[in-house]
Amino acid sequence: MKQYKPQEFEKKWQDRWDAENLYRTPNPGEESFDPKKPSYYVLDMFPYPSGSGLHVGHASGYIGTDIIARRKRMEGFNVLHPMGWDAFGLPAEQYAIQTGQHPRVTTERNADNFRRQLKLLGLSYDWNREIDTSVPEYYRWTQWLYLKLYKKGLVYQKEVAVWWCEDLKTVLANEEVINGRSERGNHPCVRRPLKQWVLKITEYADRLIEDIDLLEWPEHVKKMQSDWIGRSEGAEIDFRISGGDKYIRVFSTRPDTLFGVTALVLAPEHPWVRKLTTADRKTSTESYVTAVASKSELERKAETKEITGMFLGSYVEHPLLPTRKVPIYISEYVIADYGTGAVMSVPAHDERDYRFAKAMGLSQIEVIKPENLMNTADCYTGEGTLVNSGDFTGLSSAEARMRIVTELEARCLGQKKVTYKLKDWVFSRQRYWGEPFPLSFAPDDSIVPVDESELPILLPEMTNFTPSDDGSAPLNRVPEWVNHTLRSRPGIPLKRSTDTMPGWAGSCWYYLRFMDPHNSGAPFSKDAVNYWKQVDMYIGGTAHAVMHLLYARFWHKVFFDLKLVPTPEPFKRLFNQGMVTAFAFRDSTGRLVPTDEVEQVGEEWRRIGTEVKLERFVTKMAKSLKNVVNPDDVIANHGCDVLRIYEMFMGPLADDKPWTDDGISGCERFLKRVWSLFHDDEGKVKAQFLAASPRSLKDDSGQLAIEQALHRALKRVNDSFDNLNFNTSVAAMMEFLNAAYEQPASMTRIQAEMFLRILSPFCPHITAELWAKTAHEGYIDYQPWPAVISEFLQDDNFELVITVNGKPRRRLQVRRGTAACELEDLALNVVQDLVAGQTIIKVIVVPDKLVNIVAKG
Ligand code: ANZ
Repeated sequence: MKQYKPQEFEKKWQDRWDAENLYRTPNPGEESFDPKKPSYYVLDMFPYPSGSGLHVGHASGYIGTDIIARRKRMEGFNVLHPMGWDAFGLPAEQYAIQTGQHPRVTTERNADNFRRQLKLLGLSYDWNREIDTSVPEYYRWTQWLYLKLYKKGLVYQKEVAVWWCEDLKTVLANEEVINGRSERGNHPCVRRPLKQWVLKITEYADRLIEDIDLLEWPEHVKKMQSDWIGRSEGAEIDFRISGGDKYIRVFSTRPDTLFGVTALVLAPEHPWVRKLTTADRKTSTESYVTAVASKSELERKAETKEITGMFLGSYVEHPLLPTRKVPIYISEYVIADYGTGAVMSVPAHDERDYRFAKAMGLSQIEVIKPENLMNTADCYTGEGTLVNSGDFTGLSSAEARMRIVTELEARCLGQKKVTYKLKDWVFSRQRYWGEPFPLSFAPDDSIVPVDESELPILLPEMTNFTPSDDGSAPLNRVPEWVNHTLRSRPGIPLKRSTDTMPGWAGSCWYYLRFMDPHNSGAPFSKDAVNYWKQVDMYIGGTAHAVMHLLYARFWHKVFFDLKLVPTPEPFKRLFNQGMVTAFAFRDSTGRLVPTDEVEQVGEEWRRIGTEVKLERFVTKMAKSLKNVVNPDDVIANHGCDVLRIYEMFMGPLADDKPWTDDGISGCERFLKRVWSLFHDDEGKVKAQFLAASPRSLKDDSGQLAIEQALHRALKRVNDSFDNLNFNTSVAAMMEFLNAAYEQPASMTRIQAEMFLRILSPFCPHITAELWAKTAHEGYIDYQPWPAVISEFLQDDNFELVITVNGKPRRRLQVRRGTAACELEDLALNVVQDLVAGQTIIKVIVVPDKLVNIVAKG
């Protein structure tokens, strides 16, 4: 083959890898397992197999992990690099509701398409380990692990005000609702109480914060995790309701400001609101409460808008100054399910309290002075020295915090308290396409855990998946499934829980199942988990920075406590790939125009064949934006290796970067040149790459230059693995190729081998083909990764110092090894102006160092 035609060999290699199970990873105990090899586990966040398939943006992360996996294999690691499907989820169910098509059918079809696409990308997954979270062989173990959580006391039932979406007929998690509308589909949502299964993630809150230190994760993700958990140290303080013996409890992080309290503010949903509202204020209070109920938490917390509130007409007593009456208000800024749902308002030292007091015309009392005693602003939120605070005046904030809490404790009016923003995790959905709960209800409504031996609890077959109008799950309509008995409780009529687990359940432990995917007696064996331990490198988009990672960490910690896993954390190193963005087009009305209906006319963009001018903008790839680039098309046109390096060449893996079709040609040219380097004009592999040519490097400066270029490239490729900026790897290999082309006849077989090895993780097809064509046995995939030899890294150039009569006058970058006569000519040339009119008496050349010119005149 004269020219580079990837279509002629890429498929052949992919089929061969498949047929020969080239990337199969043995587990301990298997025959092909080599105990001397260290383990390395590199994992992609496994996809939900959506109907629209993969676009080049998804592919970039998968290519990145594949490059890592391939290099690690060559470095002698036993590499676990699996793929599977996060297959339960809402879209398949929505589709089923619309079309009557069973989610199982669409999910399988979509997974088939994903698998086909991933194989086209030449990814070296061990497909023997493929998993699907929606099959009974998998979800029986999700149920089994859930029972472990239940038995550990981490599961309870609670009536929760949940987001209900009428259009989707389902409950949504807080995170799935944005500004009171569903994230998916943008439908309106309302709050509605419903009995739910809840997981006690808050019991692990402290450890989930502390162990963040063990992680090699991007700092911003660590911060997002810790902010999400939101640990606050403070105190709970009780305020006695005037004229009674009941108390209202507040949570404050600043008990040192207690003497500055000028109002007590309740969340409008606070259970005391009705009782504390005086008769004359009932109507206005009620309408205020209703108005706030329709607002999302985000709106209520918005910092830019004016805070509203309402005085209830009642008072509490200040706990340390019983004569001071403090008015009770309600306001939107106090959130019902944080702390105690009540706040002591200190306008002089808290921004929101300040804005609230301004809006309500409340007074403020300054109780903290900054250290420098300068005039303070209206609201000073820092630490300082107490003023206007009775016996505590003069103390520092820190000291006062302790002393005031001690005083309150002595009077039984308060105590230290740690609060978290993190709430227990509502873990049930009123949907069909999820894992059934392994929990049943006895006739007296008590919970009966299903015995492990009776797992899995299979989803019953159904044809209509619409939830009932009362919000109960579709499973409620299958009485023969709901009503059952258990072998462990013979004769007792039981009812199943008809909710299913949320989409997160399967992804909480899938990385463990990959370690031992076919185990039918346990979710994973001890041997497997003790060998693979944890994920060494986990790559996925930033979308999962909080929830999936937090939930999986929580389950993993429970498993760790149960001695099911040997490590306290599941994912040692995390890396977020950036987004591949793309151009999209819109007309003057803002309507999107599919990219294939757009043409460029001069500097303008127009709808093909019309005068309609379009605006071009950069945005993420999305089906709705009609700017999705399908890897299948790119591969059909340019080949898989070209796509792989182009995706890496676009920029560091972590960065967002725009896709342009023009950029591909540079990468294609590179691989064409690689191909030509190995072939003569007749399309035959050059003889120099077929026979070992034991020439010494010293004898051939061209060969030495190539060797140096190779090691320089290798060094840069190695370095690029630290931060996954594989763009520099590709650039380094391109530079190498330029160097090789300077004296192509000098390149030896051994050098060709080294180059192919370095290129192979990036472009596994062309390198497999050239490896075979240059008469090599076996697969390049398991050849050792080359080592950098530092002596070849020396810079090719040196700084030539040119002196005139002993004084340094000029400096030049010159290639090492330049002949003495050439150096002399160079030097004389650049000092012409300095020696004009003088006689050159002598020129002394010290090779690779300096030229001294002795002149007289
Ligand atoms: C009085 C005070 C004075 C406060 C001061 C702060 C500064 P984080 O750090 O977020 O935990 N708070 C308590 N419960 C609340 C609720 N349900 N909704 C809205 N705000 C609430 O903040 C805790 C602080 O937020 C608490 O400390 C309380 O205001 C307020 F100079 O109490 B502070």
